[in-house]
Amino acid sequence: MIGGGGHASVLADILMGQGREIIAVISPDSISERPIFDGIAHFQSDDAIEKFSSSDVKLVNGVGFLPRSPLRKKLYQRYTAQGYEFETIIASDASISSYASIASGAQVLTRGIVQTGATIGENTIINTGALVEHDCYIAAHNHIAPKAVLCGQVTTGEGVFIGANATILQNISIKNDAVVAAGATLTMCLDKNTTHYPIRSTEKYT
Ligand code: JB3
Repeated sequence: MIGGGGHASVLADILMGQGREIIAVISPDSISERPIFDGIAHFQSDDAIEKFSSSDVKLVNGVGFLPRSPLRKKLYQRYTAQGYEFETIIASDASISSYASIASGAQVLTRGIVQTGATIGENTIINTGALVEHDCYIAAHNHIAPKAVLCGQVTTGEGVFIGANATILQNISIKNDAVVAAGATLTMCLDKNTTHYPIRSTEKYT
């Protein structure tokens, strides 16, 4: 498990619930305040990963993704380039259509929903209770935060962050590294590297 914070603890809960064993946590910060990691070996330097051969272990990307933080993607690309494989994690109570496709290293958490025809890119997080409707194309290294709603045929580029409880209307395309803030409703396409904020009720929507 790379990372030992909030996101990693949620993933550990899912994996342990599925009877999987986590042999080590790699994080510079202490994990002692998180009982879920009790009894698991802890290494503070990423160099420790190379102690484990890529043919013997799978990695879990337990570092979350907040707007404009490159760390999660960087770690993923560094270790896949060294031949390591990242585990694809699907919570037992997530609802994934058998006509949807989930790429390697993607993570669909508790009560996440991915409908028919949808595609989820590698290393992307579909967080707790998020809904990805039919025929959406969600690229790699995205974070669809808790309870976000993506209506049908939404497409995203790489590195997109969609905040908690945001709503994206159907057929909207969101370009690379764009951010939709928590609680916002997006009704038109969003350019790369731009941020869309919720409309304050007093503001006139132009
Ligand atoms: O909003 C939700 C539901 N989850 C958030 C998630 C998506 O993103 C969560 O609330 C946090 O905002 C964030 O989760 P994350 O990344 O677990 O954040 P935090 O709890 O701050 O933990 C970061 C972990 O990454 C810590 O254990 C750090 O030690 C570790 N870390 C930081 N840099 C690193 C590195 N670990 C490794 N292996 N290498 C690093 O370079």
